[in-house]
Amino acid sequence: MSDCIFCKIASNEIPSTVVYEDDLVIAFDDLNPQAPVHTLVIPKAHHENIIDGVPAETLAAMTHAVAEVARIKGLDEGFRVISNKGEAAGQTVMHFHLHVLGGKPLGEGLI
Ligand code: IU
Repeated sequence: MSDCIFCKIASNEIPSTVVYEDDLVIAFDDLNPQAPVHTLVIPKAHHENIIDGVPAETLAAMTHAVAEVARIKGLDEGFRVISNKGEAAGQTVMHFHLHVLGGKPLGEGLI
């Protein structure tokens, strides 16, 4: 999508701090980190959210990318993965993304 900022990051039109990349996905550090490690994993193809027809192959690639982010960032103690769907859930960028958060104790709550 031409006006989507994450599409522009995926195509390197807008620079980002890339942590991991393959044919289907790219992972980059969040510009406004909420934890010592806060990396976003996105599909290169535009899907609005987690239930917007994301192919199984892409979902598998995103899970693999999460594992790579955890390995590269040394998140041996654990990490949290969050995906907001819709404005009511706090989604501000309408291109599907997984937040990978870690590097400090995150507590037991979901939010
Ligand atoms: P959300 O789940 O849609 O609220 O998450 C969007 C995230 O994208 C949020 O954490 C922003 O800090 C982050 N982000 C970014 O890393 N780079 C950008 O250019 C923009 C948003 I716009």
